[in-house]
Amino acid sequence: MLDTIAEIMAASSVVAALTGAGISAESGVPTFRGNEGLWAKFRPEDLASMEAFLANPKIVWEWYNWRRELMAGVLPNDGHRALAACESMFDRFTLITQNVDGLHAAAGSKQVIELHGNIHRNKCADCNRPVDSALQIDPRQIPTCGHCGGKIRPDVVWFGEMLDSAVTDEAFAAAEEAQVFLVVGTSALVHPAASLPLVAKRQGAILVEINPEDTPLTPLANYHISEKSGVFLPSLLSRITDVRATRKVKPS
Ligand code: BJW
Ligand code: ZN
Repeated sequence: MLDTIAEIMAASSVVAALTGAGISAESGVPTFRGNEGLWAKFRPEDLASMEAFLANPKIVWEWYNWRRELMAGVLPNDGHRALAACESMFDRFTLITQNVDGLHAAAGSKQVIELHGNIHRNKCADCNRPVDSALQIDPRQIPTCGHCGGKIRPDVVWFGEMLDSAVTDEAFAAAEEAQVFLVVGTSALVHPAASLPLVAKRQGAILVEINPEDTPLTPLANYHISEKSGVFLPSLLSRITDVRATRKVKPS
């Protein structure tokens, strides 16, 4: 399957990728779902929603402080690096991530569409203005916005919240135009992100899913690679490079 996908991608100029928590798992960032996932220990609606923040901002901030500390100590892996290298391998390569950890940028990706925000930024919970405050927030004394007095919260997208429309427009446009759409390390359960591969497929893209587990997307994918992204993506890239090099020297 590696050879077939490499052949297809070597001949493609417009490629997009959607990543999820699985791509950062090999860096040591816990995923959300599954036995080892964050939601095995915490209920999503108790931590990742405005209702939770209004009801108990202290617990929500303790959780984000813990995750920020964890993420500050991790490094991008070969999967992130392979996707960063894709930027120079195709005429157009769009990287869309649901992750808030910033590891794609750390790996060298210059343009990343962050659908669910970035955990390393803060904003005002009331007026939404970005706020330049310390990353470790005292949960007993949450700082407030200088403009409206609202509580400071992490600049991420919680359940029930709208995603930034400019960001989603860009992501859906890339999905519509892609010849190949890679879906990497996501359970493909959370919308609207999970709709992107469906839109891409409907518009004619070849869907390639890289995930050791099956997801609701698996039956629709043209290729499902049951491997870790940090292992498969670098091999895929080197095979694409080989295919292109061979084509150049072959008589036409
Ligand atoms: C590996 C690996 C390795 C492991 N290599 N792979 C349509 C239908 C149904 C519901 C909805 C709908 N539209 C909207 C909704 C509601 C809701 C939703 O989708 N709910 C579903 C869960 C049912 N969506 C929303 O609320 C969104 N807002 C919205 O739509 O606004 C409009 C609206 C408003 C009000 C009402 C209705 C509509 C917002 C969603 C925000 C999600 N936020 C979170 C938290 C972000 C902040 C934070 O991090 O703290 O985003 S939730 C969490 O899930 C996080 C993730 O980005 C997201 C996706 O998770 P992901 O990345 O897929 O991780 P996992 O853990 O699920 O999967 C990891 C995968 O990796 C697994 O498959 C492993 O096998 C694999 N893996 N190791 C490759 N080495
Ligand atoms: Zn404010």
